Amino acid sequence: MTTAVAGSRLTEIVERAEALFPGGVNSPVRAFRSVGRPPIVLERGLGPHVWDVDGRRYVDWIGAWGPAILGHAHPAVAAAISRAAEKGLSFGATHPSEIELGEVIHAAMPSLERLRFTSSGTEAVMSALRVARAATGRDLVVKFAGAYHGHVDSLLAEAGSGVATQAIPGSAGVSAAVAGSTIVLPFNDAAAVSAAFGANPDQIAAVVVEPVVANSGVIAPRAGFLEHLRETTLSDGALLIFDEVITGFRLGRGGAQERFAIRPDLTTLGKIIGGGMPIGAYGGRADLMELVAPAGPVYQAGTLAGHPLAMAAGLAMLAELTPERYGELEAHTAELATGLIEAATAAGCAVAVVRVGPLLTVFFRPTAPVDASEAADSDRNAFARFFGSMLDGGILLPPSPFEAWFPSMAHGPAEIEATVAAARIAFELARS
Ligand code: HOZ
Repeated sequence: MTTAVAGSRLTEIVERAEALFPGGVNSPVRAFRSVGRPPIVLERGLGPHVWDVDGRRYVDWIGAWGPAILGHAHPAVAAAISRAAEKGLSFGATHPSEIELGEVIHAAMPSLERLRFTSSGTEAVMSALRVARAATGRDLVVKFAGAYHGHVDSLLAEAGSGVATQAIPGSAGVSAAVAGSTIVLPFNDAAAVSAAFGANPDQIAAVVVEPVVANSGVIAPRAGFLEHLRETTLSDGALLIFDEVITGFRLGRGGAQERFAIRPDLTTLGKIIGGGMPIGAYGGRADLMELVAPAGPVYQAGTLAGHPLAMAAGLAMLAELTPERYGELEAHTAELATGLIEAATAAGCAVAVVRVGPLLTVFFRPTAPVDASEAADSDRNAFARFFGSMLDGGILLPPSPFEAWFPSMAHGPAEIEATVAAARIAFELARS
């Protein structure tokens, strides 16, 4: 059993954390509240595995929420960080590795004609919105229910990820004026997008979208939906912002924009590009990015932006991400999805296993959701039982029905087999 036990190191650490941090954690999803289990505390990872402070090993499908695409403690990434650290941690001045990583990203995602590094995806999205408002002279921003773009004030309405997990409609502390600048629409609803533009002509600065929703669980875009966003924004003079913090360098080197052949005006990135170190980036059309200070009047800055260790880790990670390895990752993820479907079917448990490339979610509902309201119409209790049983079986899943699983290139047949074997038992329990 993985339940916290009196006298274990885990229990002692959780108690100390609860005395220090709100909810005992530094990011809400880590509290495991929606799955009714004590949180786990991890201290080590290697390849596809992580170990908790009491020495239990798990097959890890959280993958640091994306950055561990090579598995944990990849030697090339760890060595690059050590080499960089020996030369000094941070200078508050330009470092050559910023240019190197920027060039690698530009080559993989040519729509980022110019870019800027930040320290998190939240900052990247916040800054991209500022550029969009400055460029268009408009205030309104369209987002989609169930999408999560970091904890940017104006984008927390009907957000996914931890906001959906906690079943709260938005966040307290966001002013009405800020919330009022956001129009929230259902994902995959082209008619709703047209109607919003029709009702607000020349007023919408941008549409910001996760091109594949990964924060309500995985929701695929309907054929033609992303194209509709591109056409509508273009004809209205609004900008299209792809939030590729999750899909960037996961759906392939070129992210969702390459996979769906759509060129957004601006893109936000994070996670994988920093190899597991804190990072974000935003970029896009040169004329837009030239609005950013000191080239232009849009102010945005960061003492730790372009941090040498994040740049070194990102460069080392991206160097490993070859098309062949993406092919293997996708094939393994497809095998995992097939195994999970077979296990659920054998247990008589009605689930939809949704996979887009190497991203996957098991929804406890019979059909794949097309939007956040359908995703929310999942059996949370069944998920909690499934999660607990998997954890007891040594398989660590994202502790929320509204998050994606993040397979890595270190996961292979053994980890897939172990996961499917545990799922056979867990689906039986989930059904009861
Ligand atoms: N937003 C992350 C991916 N959905 C989850 C991690 C977190 O919120 O801490």
